[in-house]
Formats: sequence, structure tokens, C-alpha cells
Amino acid sequence: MTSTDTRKTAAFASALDVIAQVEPRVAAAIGQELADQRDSLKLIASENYASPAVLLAMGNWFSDKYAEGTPGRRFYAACQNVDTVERLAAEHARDLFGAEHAYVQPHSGIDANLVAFWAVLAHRVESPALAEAGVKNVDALTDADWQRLRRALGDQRMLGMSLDAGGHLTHGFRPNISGKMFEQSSYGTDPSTGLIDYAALRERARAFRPLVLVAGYSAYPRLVDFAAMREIADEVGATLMVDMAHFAGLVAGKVLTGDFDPVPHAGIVTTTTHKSLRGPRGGMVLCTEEFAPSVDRGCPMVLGGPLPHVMAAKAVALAEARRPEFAGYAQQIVANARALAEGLLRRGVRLVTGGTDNHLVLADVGAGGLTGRQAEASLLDAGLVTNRNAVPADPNGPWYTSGIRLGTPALTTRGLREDELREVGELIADVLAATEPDADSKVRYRLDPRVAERVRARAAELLAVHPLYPEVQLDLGTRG
Ligand code: DSN
Repeated sequence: MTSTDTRKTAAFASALDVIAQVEPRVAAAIGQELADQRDSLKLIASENYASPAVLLAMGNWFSDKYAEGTPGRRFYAACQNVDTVERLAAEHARDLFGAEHAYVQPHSGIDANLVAFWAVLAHRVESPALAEAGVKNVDALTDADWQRLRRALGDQRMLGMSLDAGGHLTHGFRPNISGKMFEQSSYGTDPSTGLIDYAALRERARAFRPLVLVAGYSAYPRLVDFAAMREIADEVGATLMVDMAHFAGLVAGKVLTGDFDPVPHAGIVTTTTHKSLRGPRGGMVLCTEEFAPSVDRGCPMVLGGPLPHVMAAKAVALAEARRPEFAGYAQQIVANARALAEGLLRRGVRLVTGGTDNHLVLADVGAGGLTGRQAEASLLDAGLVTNRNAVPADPNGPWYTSGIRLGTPALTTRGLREDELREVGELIADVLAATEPDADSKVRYRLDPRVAERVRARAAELLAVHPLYPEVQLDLGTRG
């Protein structure tokens, strides 16, 4: 261990000791979480492992500050240090992504999307409606003005990717507020290829005339042509908004460039910071100058007070993503996903679109008679952490599903490479083949215990070769 490693161990060990003096069960649970993560092959496409520097940036007295407003213009006193970290995070984000403006306060991806939706409404609808009502300031609206404004907002339309094609709940679907703020319509994928059908999307956009065209996904394994999306948005007078939460790390690492980089093409880009970007849990909005004033009103319009400790960690993570080695990491994520797909295909697992160009693979387990829920549970029995996901036109709906979503950002952080991911694909296929669904249940199944044992043992070997946080050596057994 280097002296830096020793200091990292000391930092986490001391933190746990201090916590244990107040509530040992919390310290024990934190330690157990590390042990559990160390012992499982994590293939959840939206998760990752943040660096010790990112984790440590969150555990401090920045957590005690209120800082509504923006740097230099706060509603609270003594925010000079919060200003420093928020400015740093925004500067790193602008430079890393080539964005005109960055707003780093959102607490999550949903929050970032809400800020973006409100910014489009404010920019395109609220301001003209207010002007028409003769009102300069939203705070001065009378009840009648509000009613007029609500009617204007209520007419607005959003076009987003359908959920079963890989879209996200926050792109205008009913269980989310976006589905109440906007009248929604969806575009899907071509049933024969599984790819976005841009011609059909153009037709849909022409007929529907959305205010916002949303691109981005949580379960689409291919590239999206954002230049084509922008052309369609312009043609129908919509704002193109891209939710790059899943693939922000691939944009940061310059794997997605040109037509596939959303930032030059979209008016507003939202993201989380904890997925392929490998930062703290949180959100962020990038936009053109045109939207900046509305985006900066995110708090208090739709956000609670910013979290300065998380903004500090965002600044650290974004600084890490600006290092040259991050590009290698991003390329490896994609190479690993391709290898994972090869391993699965080699053993006959059906993949939506037949493969992948990004960080995720969507396996259709319905063909083998399983629901996604059975496959997810069976894989977990064998030590493989995945999550079930709907596939296009899924006969089992969004709860049981017929798919398993697999992603490589976390295992790539851990150091696994193509040969190992190919083998992981084969292990997954072996578990699926050894899982018998109960005839009358979408939940119960039987996994051949010999296969489970073999896969668990091999997974443990792979994990031992690539230890998680090897520089953090804690005596986890003595806690709690
Ligand atoms: N929960 C994230 C995911 O798993 O894709 C997105 O909301």
C-alpha cells in the first residue's frame, strides 16, 4: 500500500469509528454494504463505484449549509465556500461537455428533468403568457392570471421514447409529474430491428407538434442520432431535450461524438452524476445561454435547497472525468459491453437489437419461458446482480417483464476486461438455461443448485482478482 492508500484506509476507518460511537448499527450497516458490494458481480447498468475522493467529499460540514440561490446571489449569508465548490463543479461540467451553461444543484435525475421541463415551459410559454397577462413577475400573479397561465401550460405536449422501448418514466409518463404537466405521446422502435425508427418519429412529431422532444433512455442498447433528433425538433418547432443520465460517462470520455454527442445538438441536456459518470448521487443540467436564466431558477422553483456537500463531490468527480484516463475508462465500458453481448449470444440468449453500441445489453429472457423477475432472482442466487426490465411490446408488462438489463460501468471500474465479460455473459446464459419457471407462476422458479454453485464459485474468483476499493483495508468483522 502506498502512503495515499494508507490515508484512505485511515479516513474511512476513522469515520466508521466516530459513527459507531453514536449508533454502532449504522456503522455496521455501512461496513456491511462495502462487504456486500465487494462480494457481488454488479451488472446494474445505472450503478457504479465512486472514487474514495468523491465519497469523502460528501461527508463533511458542507452538509450543514443552506445556500438557496446561485453563486454570488444567495438567499443565505456566509455561502462563500459553497460558491467556490458550485462554481468549480459548473466550470468543470462546462469544460468537460463543451456546454454554454451548467447548473449543478439538482439532487437527482428526476429533479434535473423537472428543472429542464420548467425551463422550457418558462422560456416558451410562461414568459409570453405572463407578458400577455401584463405581469412582469411570477410572484405578482393574481388568481385569474394563474388560471390563464395554467390553461396555457396545460396545452403543452411532450414527445418521448416509450417505456417499453427503453424510455424513462420522467419523459412524460403518468406515474411521474411530467405526465401531468404535459400531454404526452411516445415514439418507439422498429419491431424488426429494435432500433429507433427516425422516419416514424418524424411523422409522429409532425402530427403531434410537441413543445419538447425528449431523447435519451434507460434501456436502449444502441446509439442515438441527436443531429437527426434536432432536425426533427426544429422542423416542428420543439425544443430538443436530451436526458443523458445513462451515457454521460460515454459523452465525457468522448466515445459519443459528432451526431451522437447530445450537447451540441440539444437546447437542454440533463444527467445524473452517479451512473457511467462515476460521481456522487445527484443530477445536473447543461444548456445553451438562452435557457440559462430559467434553469438557474431551479431552486426554489422545483428543487429544495442545494446540497453543498454533494456539489463538492460533483466537482471532484468532474475533475476526475477531465483526466485523460477517463477516456480509456469510457472506451473500456463499451468494449466490455460488446464482449458481454458476445458471451450471451454465443450461448443462444436473445438480445434486443442483437447486441450493443453503448454500456448496456438488454436480454430477452421471455423466449426461454422466464419472466424478467424470475431471471433477476435466479441470477442473484448465483451471485450476479442485475435488474429486470421491459422489452419492446413486453407481454409481461413493466412489473414482471420479459427482460434483464445488464450494464458494464461498475465492473469496468473494478478492472474487468473483455475476456472476463465474455465469460460473465456465458455464466449468465448458464444460469438462465438452468432456471425452470413454475408452470403457474411469474415469480417462482427452480435453479439447478449445481449450476448456482459453479457460477457463484467462478464469480468469487473473478471478484478476488479485481478487488473493490483495494486501497481501503477495513476490519469489517469487528464493527457493530
Ligand atoms: N433508476 C435509473 C435506472 O436504473 O435506469 C434511472 O432512473
